[in-house]
Amino acid sequence: MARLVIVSNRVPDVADSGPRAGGLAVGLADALVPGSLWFGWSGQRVAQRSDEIHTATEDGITYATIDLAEDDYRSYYLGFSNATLWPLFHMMPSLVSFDNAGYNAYRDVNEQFARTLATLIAPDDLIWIHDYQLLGLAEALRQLGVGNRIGFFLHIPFPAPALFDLLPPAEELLHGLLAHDVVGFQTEQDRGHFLGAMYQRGISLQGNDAWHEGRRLHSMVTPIGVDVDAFNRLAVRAVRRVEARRVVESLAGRALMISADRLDYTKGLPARFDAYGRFLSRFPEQLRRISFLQVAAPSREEVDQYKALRDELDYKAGAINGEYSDFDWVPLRYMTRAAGRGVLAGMFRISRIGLVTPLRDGMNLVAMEYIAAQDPLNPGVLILSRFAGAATLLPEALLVNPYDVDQMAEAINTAMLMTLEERQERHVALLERIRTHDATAYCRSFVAVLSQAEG
Ligand code: GDG
Repeated sequence: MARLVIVSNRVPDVADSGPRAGGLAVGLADALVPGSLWFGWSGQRVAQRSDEIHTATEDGITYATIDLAEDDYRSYYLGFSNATLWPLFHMMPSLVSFDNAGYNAYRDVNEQFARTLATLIAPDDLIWIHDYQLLGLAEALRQLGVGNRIGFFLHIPFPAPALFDLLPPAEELLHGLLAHDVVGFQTEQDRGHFLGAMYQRGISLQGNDAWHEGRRLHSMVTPIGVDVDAFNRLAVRAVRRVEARRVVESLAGRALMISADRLDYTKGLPARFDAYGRFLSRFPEQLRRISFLQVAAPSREEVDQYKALRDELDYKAGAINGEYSDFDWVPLRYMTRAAGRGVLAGMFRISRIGLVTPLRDGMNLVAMEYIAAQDPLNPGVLILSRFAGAATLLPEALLVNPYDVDQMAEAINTAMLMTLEERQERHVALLERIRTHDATAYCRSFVAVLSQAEG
């Protein structure tokens, strides 16, 4: 069997056992069988660009990393990747900032990845590149003569063609993608947008394949998923622990509603806080019956928009608690640090409502983890944004428009009033769906298609 080489911007630090917030590391765990290689950035910043490769091995998997130059970290990572592509691909053009220096650094770092990775590759390796930071890597590898089969998976949405067009290097990036054999997307909508952008640029299409200079690029939809049983076990163990018992005690019989996200503007936290405030004002009979816990793991704190988001949320959280708190009741608990994965799983299990309302999201693993963590005899209700990729797979959740504060407030009320029977019915259906679309199915289907590619 060919060796699998995973490439992503960031490679998890094998020496760090602390909480990890981020979907990629979680979803890929299954693809990494002993013998595989995972290549990417170490997370370290150095003064000068350096091609030195560090390697570490754990459980038979080799992790090979390079450091990023401080300037590249600013221009490639914080700049073009996270201040240009991230907001644009999430279809929030007003948050996009662009400059040529950022894009040049992006190309340079993609070339640096190619140069260093090329020294580690054997002829039969299957190369699987992940996400928006590395749109130019395959093309750079081809220029170095790498003829291996190369696949790419986009974890975030692909924007509507008219929005993609706003990007000054749109044409170049799209052409870069043609260097792959297979590109994978989370949803049909993402693939449709991608094929639409190709079509507008005169690339010839045949079904789901694009043809260019005699090469075929196959596109597929393969949604990422979670390891359902592993997450469930984590949740079952966690509720027996003292932290969970303390939370249950502190609730004094009230229903817990939980949200957990990276602190990111795509996750829709301000409107979610507004919806909770609206719920408390429109349904006063529910006052004191609910406690909302928002866990917000800090993320990309050096990007300006993220700082502004934090200030906005501090203000909104203070306003809700100021208005509604009582001597023995705090309506909102808002934590801006990452929780341990086990603790989070336990909180999901003891909560009555999981509130997942991103404005736009490639998939959203929290929604799936919430389902996986539930007790089937007394399951909680998932409220989910229509604009998360996960909504295409989970129609039995209460689907909401994350811009519609009143609709979200009503959904919270519906979830509070839902009978045990209805909660169980919805849960059975949702559990079945996350089992069909789990992490194993995701990895296997992508790797199977990539292995069949003509190369
Ligand atoms: C990208 C796409 C796509 C969250 N807070 C804490 C914590 N988390 C964990 C969750 C989950 C992961 O981080 C987040 O994954 P998501 O999928 O929800 O979101 P992104 O990080 O934006 O991921 C997304 C994903 O890639 C995979 O393709 O689904 O659409 O944006 O596992 O549980 N983990 C811990 N503490 C926290 O406070 N330990």
